Amino acid sequence: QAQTVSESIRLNQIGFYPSAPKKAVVVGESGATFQVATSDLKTVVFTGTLSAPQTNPLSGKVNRMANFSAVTKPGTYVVVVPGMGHSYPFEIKPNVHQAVAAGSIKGFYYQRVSVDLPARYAGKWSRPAGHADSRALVHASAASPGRPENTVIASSRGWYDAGDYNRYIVNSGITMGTLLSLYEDFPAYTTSLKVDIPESGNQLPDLLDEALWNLRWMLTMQDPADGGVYHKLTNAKFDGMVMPDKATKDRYVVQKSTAATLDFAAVMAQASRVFRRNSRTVPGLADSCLTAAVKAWNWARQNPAVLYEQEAMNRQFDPDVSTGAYGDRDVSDEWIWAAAELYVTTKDDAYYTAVNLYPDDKTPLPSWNQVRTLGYYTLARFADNLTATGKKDVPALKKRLTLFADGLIQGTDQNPYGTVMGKSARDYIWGSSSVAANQGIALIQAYRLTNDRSYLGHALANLDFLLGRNATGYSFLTGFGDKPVMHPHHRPSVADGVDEPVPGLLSGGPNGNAPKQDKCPGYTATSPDETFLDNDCSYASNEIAINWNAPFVYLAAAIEALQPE
Ligand code: 9MR
Repeated sequence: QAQTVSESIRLNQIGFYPSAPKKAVVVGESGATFQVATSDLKTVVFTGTLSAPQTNPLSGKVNRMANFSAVTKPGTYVVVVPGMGHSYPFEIKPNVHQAVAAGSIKGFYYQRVSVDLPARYAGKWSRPAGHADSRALVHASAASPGRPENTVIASSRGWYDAGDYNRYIVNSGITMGTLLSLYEDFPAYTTSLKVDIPESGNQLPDLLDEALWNLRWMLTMQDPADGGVYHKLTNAKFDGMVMPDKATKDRYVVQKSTAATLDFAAVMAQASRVFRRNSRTVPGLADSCLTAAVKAWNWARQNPAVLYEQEAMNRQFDPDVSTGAYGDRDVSDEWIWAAAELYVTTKDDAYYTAVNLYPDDKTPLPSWNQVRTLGYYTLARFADNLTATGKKDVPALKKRLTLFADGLIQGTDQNPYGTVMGKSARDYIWGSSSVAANQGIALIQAYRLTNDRSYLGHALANLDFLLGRNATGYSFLTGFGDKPVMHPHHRPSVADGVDEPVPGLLSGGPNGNAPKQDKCPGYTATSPDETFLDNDCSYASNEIAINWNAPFVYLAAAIEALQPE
């Protein structure tokens, strides 16, 4: 019997809950039975039959499934396929994902702008502060009577968006919405979750302390004169692969946009609710957030579709800006999200009726350019506290969200990985890991509405996907698992001289178009589910980003919160 690790046995490299489903995928046709053994391989605790071979429609490869849900005793084990080898060791225990939940929140700490990360909190990834951003310049595209071109404004704090050092309101929007929703959906669990950040000793949950770092930055991005919100705070061009404190080029706030302003309004309205509940620790903050939200909304009413079109902007204004655009061409969903959050916070029907909240039957999976469903989640969360105007739509809303989840689950049996993620090749886009995580959130929302635990099983399967049960064999969360990504496109991880990347960051994941997009040499895969390169030049498959980390945090924490053990 082979005593070596086989990369063909794919499973959640962290582990499993005692009473939850447990599956490993075995790539290839050989083998008929499998075992679960203690990690020293001395004791076989379970023998099972591999499922019939199933062809992966994306790659044409054949997989078999090893189902070992019957193993419930806590311990450290491996899956053994005789003649093939064994899996990486994994644990069966209660709270098995607590460390990844806390670790992925800590990932945000490592992205903090304008502050030293001391060794006490950052360990070997300790680094000096980057980007004080106390003297950002108003770009010509953002000039206004009160703030002419090159006016200096302070715009400190926040999180670096991704592997680059810029900050984008649109992407901060969905990120904050996701993290604040985690708090609203699971207040007790998130309050108990300890992350070890400098603010951990205060009265706020660590999750909210971390979110506050970015909220304070977002507040600086609103022009106090008119309520409009700058699209981003950015260099003109991307930096080289240097540490943040070595990246000292001029920084600009650029053109106000409707997408940024509405995302900001939504976040501030939600933050107002969240910090109202914690107002003894942060007095006044809830009111400031609500004031900012209303001002932003009013700007958007005057400017209902000011798009951010970077090329057009560059034709008109200098210097040219070539960093991430987050250039959403349709802001109807941003209107829905902002209206929903403002309505729920204020209970003022005027927000509810200002926008057609249910223009069609669609429930789009949330992403940075499609935030409609975040508004639906919020309306469902507060279904019992709405005014009559909103309440009348609640039955249809609940039906919509459960039908959406049912649609996600449909056909999962035909996916040889047994996950909602990857049922369709279309899931493998830039940032596909966030597709998996957001599908998981949608399933958890359906569970919250129905108490049907089968939704949770599918959400958990997508977490298994992200932590190793996928066609690449990687755990996509840095620092977690036996085969985690090691070379993400992330400037500090490249430049800091530490072998291991900064931990707790979610890689973008397989992306069928990545070879064309980043032209990083070395792609060999011929199917989208395998098109992934653990190389720092692969920014289209292996960058990290806050809007991917946030749904991972949500998924891992929600699953922890909902385990019976
Ligand atoms: O996540 C974004 C993805 O949906 C887009 O296809 C891609 C190209 O426009 O940009 C991604 O966002 C990047 C942003 O523009 C700049 N910071 C890094 C982000 C993640 O790659």
